Amino acid sequence: MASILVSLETGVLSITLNRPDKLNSFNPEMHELLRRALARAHDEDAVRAVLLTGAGRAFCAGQDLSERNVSPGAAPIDLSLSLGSHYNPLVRRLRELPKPVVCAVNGVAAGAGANIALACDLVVAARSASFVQAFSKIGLVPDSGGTFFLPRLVGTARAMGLALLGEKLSAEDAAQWGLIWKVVDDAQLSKEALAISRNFSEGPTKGYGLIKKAFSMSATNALDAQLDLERDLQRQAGFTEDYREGVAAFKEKRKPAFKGK
Ligand code: LHQ
Repeated sequence: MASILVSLETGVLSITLNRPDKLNSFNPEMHELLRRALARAHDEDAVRAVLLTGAGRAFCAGQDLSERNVSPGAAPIDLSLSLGSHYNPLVRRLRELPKPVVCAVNGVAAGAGANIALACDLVVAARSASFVQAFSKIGLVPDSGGTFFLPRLVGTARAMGLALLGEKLSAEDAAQWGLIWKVVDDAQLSKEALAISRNFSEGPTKGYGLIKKAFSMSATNALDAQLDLERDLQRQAGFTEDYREGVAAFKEKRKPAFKGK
């Protein structure tokens, strides 16, 4: 059984983490297949949005803790190798992909699984889902961008509480705190996430990519630099076919037919 499932339909590349018996926790094969799927999303013009979700009752439980011999008597393991070769490139790939990535959190998202979800552009969660910064429970530090995304999304006080306590945060609280876009009834999750993804796949892809870039840079830019960046990105957006189509459609009071160009 492949550890991820990938399918392309009407411009949406759906990627499903598929190790349900291990709560879709990451092993090297899953990392490799996900790397290839995101490379495809990057390279193929036919892909105009990505939808990431999990099979079974969990979204993702982070690193597969049964993969390594970690026990009091065993030799220490250098975890930086795994972050450097797998998790950090994954987060960078999601952030740098110039197309929208929707994450449908279908169940518990723990450890790196929670932070991979937060690295996506728009997170919709099932009402029964939850988010757990499980790292502190096993003596680790939030990784996969957690220490970057969490304080920016919910403020330092809540980020610290989540990281230090490692308790489950319900999807409803996550939405109320501003950690995610929204929560929907479990039965509605796939439909809702697919509708959002389809909407993106029919949208001005280049503009979306530039929006991602603008927000990504705003995390570290001062206002002056960000204003300059907006000017430069808007120049690029204004040169797209989709901008011309968007304005024409507005004037003609019709639905725009964006081509992602
Ligand atoms: C699992 C896992 C799991 C294997 C549940 N692995 N089997 C990066 C760099 C390198 C190394 C270290 O890590 C990292 C990043 C990280 O992600 S570190 C954090 C790793 N993840 C965790 O610490 C989460 C561990 N899991 C949990 O806290 C709970 O299982 C959650 C909150 C996810 C779900 O709780 P429950 O719904 O109560 O389910 P459960 O605990 O009963 O788990 C069900 C089964 O899944 C169980 O197996 P079993 O054979 O007893 O049915 C678990 O052992 C297994 N499982 N997570 N990460």
